[in-house]
Amino acid sequence: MASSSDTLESRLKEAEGGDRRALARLISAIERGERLPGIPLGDVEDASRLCVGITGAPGAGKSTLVSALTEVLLKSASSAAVLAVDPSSPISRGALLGDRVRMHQHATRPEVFIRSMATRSHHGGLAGATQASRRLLQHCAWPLVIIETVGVGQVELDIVNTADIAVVVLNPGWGDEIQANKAGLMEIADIFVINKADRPGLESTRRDIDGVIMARPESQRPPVIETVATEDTGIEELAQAIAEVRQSLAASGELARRRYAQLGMELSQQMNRRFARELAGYESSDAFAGGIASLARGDVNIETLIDEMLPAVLKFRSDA
Ligand SMILES: Nc1nc2c(ncn2[C@@H]2O[C@H](COP(=O)(O)OP(=O)(O)O)[C@@H](O)[C@H]2O)c(=O)[nH]1
Ligand SMILES: [Mg+2]
Repeated sequence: MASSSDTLESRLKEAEGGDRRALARLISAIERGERLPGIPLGDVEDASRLCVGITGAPGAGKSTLVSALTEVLLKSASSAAVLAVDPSSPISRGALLGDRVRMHQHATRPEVFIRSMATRSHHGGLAGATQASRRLLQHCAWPLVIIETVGVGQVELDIVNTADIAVVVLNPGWGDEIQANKAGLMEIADIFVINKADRPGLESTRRDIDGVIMARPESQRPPVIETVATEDTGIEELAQAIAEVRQSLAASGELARRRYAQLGMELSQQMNRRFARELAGYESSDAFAGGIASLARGDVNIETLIDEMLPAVLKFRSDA
């Protein structure tokens, strides 16, 4: 569909010029798995852009925290974009709506861009769509991107890995969760936040976190910040911790290494997505039907057939 790609091309120009509607539509196109015009990948060393991932269980206070943090970051940053990803509530829009309401104070401000990622029907993966959206935002002059995601499974871990810095949000009284080290969250944290520090159980949660991180060399122990997001308590400290972690990641070369890894993941996901599209086209070909028939006759085993078909699938241009 040439017209669609022309539209995307002109949308990209508009988005580059600061048109938020065009930007929002491009993110929708990413979600639909459309083939976007080339967006420059960006220098892995570029210190002017930053993506912070905020993750934790549902109800931990991530949205409240993101809202408060955005406010503080905007004291030194000229703009901030927020991508809210919540795959744990694919049907009920309640959570996302709640987030929107909570972030409403930002919604009409020109220096803030907020977007909930649709969590269904992603061709090529939610993490890939989030990453592509993040890259689009940064390309369109939103250098600071905050991604909120629920830390429950591999997809969510992948999403967090599209960020430069991972902030893991816990709550007082969560000793068991920490012990169980749910989904590897404890390993990926660059910063721990104990939000709802106004609730009982703070000390023991801190001890539990310390128990996990003390096993690491001192230079690799993430800071632990206590916050009460609803009262803006500890948010300045969190912003400060983010700035320090960013500096040390950049100085050690780890930031560039992570961005290399992000590019690798993006390449792999895009390739997957492209392949799925080519395959979908090939499935309606005579050759595919012929393959099924020879399988049915027992003329060929499935692995051999796949070896034979693969080059044809890759040559088959479903969107040509
Ligand atoms: N007591 C207390 N409640 C909080 C705090 N932060 C958030 N909440 C409340 O916790 C609930 C869930 O917050 P939300 O930001 O939606 O959590 P999310 O699901 O992680 O995004 C809301 O009712 C918030 O008002 C906090 O620091 N202390
Ligand atoms: Mg939320």
